[in-house]
Amino acid sequence: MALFIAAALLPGCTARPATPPAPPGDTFRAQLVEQVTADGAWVHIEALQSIADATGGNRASPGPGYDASVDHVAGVLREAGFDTTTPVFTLRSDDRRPITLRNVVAQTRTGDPERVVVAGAHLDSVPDGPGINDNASGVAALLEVATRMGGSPPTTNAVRFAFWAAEERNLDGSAAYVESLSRSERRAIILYLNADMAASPNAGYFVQGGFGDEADETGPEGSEVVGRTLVEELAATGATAETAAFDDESDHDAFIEAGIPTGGVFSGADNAKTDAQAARWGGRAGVDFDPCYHSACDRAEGIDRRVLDDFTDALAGTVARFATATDPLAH
Ligand code: DTR
Ligand code: ZN
Ligand code: ZN
Repeated sequence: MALFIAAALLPGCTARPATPPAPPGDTFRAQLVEQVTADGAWVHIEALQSIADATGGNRASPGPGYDASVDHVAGVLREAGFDTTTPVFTLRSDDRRPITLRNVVAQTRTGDPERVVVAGAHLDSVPDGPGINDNASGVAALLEVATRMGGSPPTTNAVRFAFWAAEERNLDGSAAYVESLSRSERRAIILYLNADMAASPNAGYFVQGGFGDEADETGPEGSEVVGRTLVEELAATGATAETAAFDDESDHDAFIEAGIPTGGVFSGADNAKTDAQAARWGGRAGVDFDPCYHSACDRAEGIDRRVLDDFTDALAGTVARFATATDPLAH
C-alpha cells in the first residue's frame, strides 16, 4: 500500500499539493501497466529509425527528419483520440532568418483540465545521428502509454503528452512552451514527468525528483512525490533505481524554473558504469551507459528492449497513479 503524502505548499503562491498517487493496486494503474509492452513501444522506435534513414541519417530540428517525426507522432496521437496540436515557436538563434519549429502537444478529452499531468520527451536528435536511444526511446515509451490509455480515459485529471523540439539546441522547445503558458495554465499543471533516454545499451536506472541537497537539485516542493513514485514503479518491474539530482540538462528544466513539481527518468549517457552499478543492474563496468551517445551508431539495433519495457511500465504506472489521484486541489 502506497503512503499518501500530505499536500505541500509552494512559497509565494496558493497551495499546490504534492498529489498523492493512487495505491499500486488501483485498477486503472494495474490495467495500464499490463497493457503497455516493449513491442508496442518498438513500433515507434522502428518508425523513427526509418524516418532518420530516409532523411539523411538524423532527426535534428530544424530539418526534414524532425518534421517527419512531428508528423508521425501527431498522427499517432490523433488516431488514438487525443486533442492534438503542434504549437509553433521561433528558435532563439543568432541567424538573421527566424526559424520556426513545432512541438507536439496532445491532451486527453477527459479528466479535469484544471488538474493536468504533463509527461514529455524530446523528439529531436543531434545532427550526428538518428537519436534512437536519445530520445526516440523516451518518445516511444510515452507514445505506448498514450495509445494504450487512449484519448478519453476514465481519469480524474487530464493527461497531456508533450514532444519537444530543439532539446539538443538549448532546450528551446520546452522553454518556449512553458513561456507561452499563462499563469493560470501553469498553475493547472500538477506535475511534469520527463523521459530523456530510456533504453541505453549498457543501461542504468536513474530517477530525478526530490533528490539532492540544494533546491536546484531536488526541484520544487512536490517533486519528491514524483521521484518516489517513479522509484516505486521501477521497483515493481524488478529494477532498483538510483536517485539523482536534477541538472539543467533536459526539458525538466523549464518546468522546475516555473515552480512545477517535476520528476524524470534517465538510462545513462556518456559516463562509465561503475562496478557497483554493474553488480546492481548487470551490464559492463567501465563502459559508458551509451557508447553511441550523440553518434551515428545511436540506432534501433542498440536499444535494450528489456530496459525499454521496464521504463515503459514505470512511466505507465506513474502517469496512471497521478492521473487518478483525487485529493482536493486548493488554488
Ligand atoms: N540532455 C540529454 C542527456 C542528459 C544528460 N544528463 C541528463 C540527465 C537527465 C536526462 C538527460 C540527461 C541529451 O539529450 O543529450
Ligand atoms: Zn542528446
Ligand atoms: Zn536527450
